Amino acid sequence: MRFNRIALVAGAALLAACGGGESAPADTAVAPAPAPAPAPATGTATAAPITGTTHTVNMVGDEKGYRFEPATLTVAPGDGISFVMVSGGPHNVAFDAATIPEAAKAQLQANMPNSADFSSPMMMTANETWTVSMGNIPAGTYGIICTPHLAMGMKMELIVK
Ligand SMILES: [Cu+2]
Repeated sequence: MRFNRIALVAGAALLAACGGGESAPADTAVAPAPAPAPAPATGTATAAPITGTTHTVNMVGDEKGYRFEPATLTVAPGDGISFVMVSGGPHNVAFDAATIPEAAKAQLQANMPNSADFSSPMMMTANETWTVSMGNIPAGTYGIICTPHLAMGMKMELIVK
């Protein structure tokens, strides 16, 4: 009897899944609870200001290759990072989404001016600067790449701690 009931419920769930409509069967009390609501979507946070030190990262392309200088940077939450276009552009600052904790995504995107999909605008001109705040950003190791020069190894590690 119990087996039959489980089979029935599973069948009903299948029907509901295939139907695509809202016509759930009346006997839904034993159906699995819906998954918890996902974290707030990207873009719901408000930009958090820089409250600490602002660090400089140079973006360089020359006869030695394409690179962020320094390639590893450790900052505190609330610090800022100014990326400066030095040579060999266009460069950008693209956070590797796979390295961003789910809970940090909305805040990081909000802290990135003129940006979408965790990527800064392209910087073409020498001394052009783009600054991001690590305000309200949780500790972690964040991967950053330059989209045009990733194939040439232009990437860095940003450690927030
Ligand atoms: Cu680049």
